[in-house]
Amino acid sequence: MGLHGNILVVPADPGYWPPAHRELVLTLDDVLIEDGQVAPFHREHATYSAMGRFGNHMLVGGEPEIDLSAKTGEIVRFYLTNTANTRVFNFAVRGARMKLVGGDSGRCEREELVESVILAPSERIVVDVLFDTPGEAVLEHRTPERTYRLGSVHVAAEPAEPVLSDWFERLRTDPEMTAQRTRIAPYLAAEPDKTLELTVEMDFEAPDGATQYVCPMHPEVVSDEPGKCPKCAMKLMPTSGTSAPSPEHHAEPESHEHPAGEAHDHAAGGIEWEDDMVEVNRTTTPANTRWMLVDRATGAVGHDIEWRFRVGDQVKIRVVNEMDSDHPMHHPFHIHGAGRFLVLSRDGVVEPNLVWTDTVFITTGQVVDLLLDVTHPGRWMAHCHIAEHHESGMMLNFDVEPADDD
Ligand SMILES: [Cu+2]
Repeated sequence: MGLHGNILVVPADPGYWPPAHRELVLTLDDVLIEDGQVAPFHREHATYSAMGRFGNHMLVGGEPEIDLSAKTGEIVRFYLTNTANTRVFNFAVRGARMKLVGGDSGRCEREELVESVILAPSERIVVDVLFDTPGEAVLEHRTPERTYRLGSVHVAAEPAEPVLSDWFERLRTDPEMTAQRTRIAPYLAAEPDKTLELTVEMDFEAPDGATQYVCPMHPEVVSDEPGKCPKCAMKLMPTSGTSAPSPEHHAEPESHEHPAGEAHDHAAGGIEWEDDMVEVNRTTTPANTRWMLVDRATGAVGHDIEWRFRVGDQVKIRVVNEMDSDHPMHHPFHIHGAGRFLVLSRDGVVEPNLVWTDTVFITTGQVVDLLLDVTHPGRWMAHCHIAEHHESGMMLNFDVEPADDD
């Protein structure tokens, strides 16, 4: 409902970030509007448990469309935070150049020029944008299927002072993260200390006389037997054979229409960019959709997991986003303030650009190894940051004891 804001922590070292003319803190969000109002939330339980609640209007800094202005040659540092329930953003600026400089908690190991940056819910990204061309630049959210316009930047011909464009071309390397890469090397091949599986069980109520099973995401997939969709591995849903769910796209009303029956893929690259099963998603609650974090060593689920760490521990956690689940999809996995972590690898590929983080975006079917640097005693929580997922079970608690001799 919008009750959130950013806190910007300024570095003590004035040279920590490269020089920029200006800094801008922006949230990326969406909101579901129905009949001219924010669509109601259920008082007793979450709805849209399956995929999370997608909005049908994009919001940047809380606004439907923002208008900014800049001078030619101006470098604006954007601090971006995804505050949506479930929507993943792929942020780009058409008509300008962009450089990735930081993530959740500080600098990236290497600055790099990028076309766009992907942010899952709760993730932060820091990019420097050079407005090198007078005219209009456009803030965009680009999915494989369509581009949303988020705002515009009027770039005046007047040159920005001082001239900083040489700095933009310089791609710096962070000595702290370079040292971290050396430090974490022995952990790459080590066995994980903990292995956590992300999965879900769904119970669809069969209507009287159910005779057919269909995929809520791919209505063309129809079977006489219970089973899984060959396209997305989702559990097929029983229907009476005459009331198959019709695909509806309220999450994308602005211009995009699919011709009836056209096969389309809203889940390119293991990311669910849109709600492709709105009618089914709306009816899913914690009662029929149980998202789970499973400790593979003990079989414990969610709040029954009992992890204990000590300040100073380096904990290698393997997170397996299980494909053999009733609705495989992506999850932004977040660990509360017990510490900070580095992503070691994804599907066995060593992370190419390290950054301290507290949330890792795990695409459908992906296996991510991370190394948690435990720094703070107390009782802490880890969870999927899709609001409806953690509300439907996707969370666990763990305890951190103070370091010896404290
Ligand atoms: Cu999730």
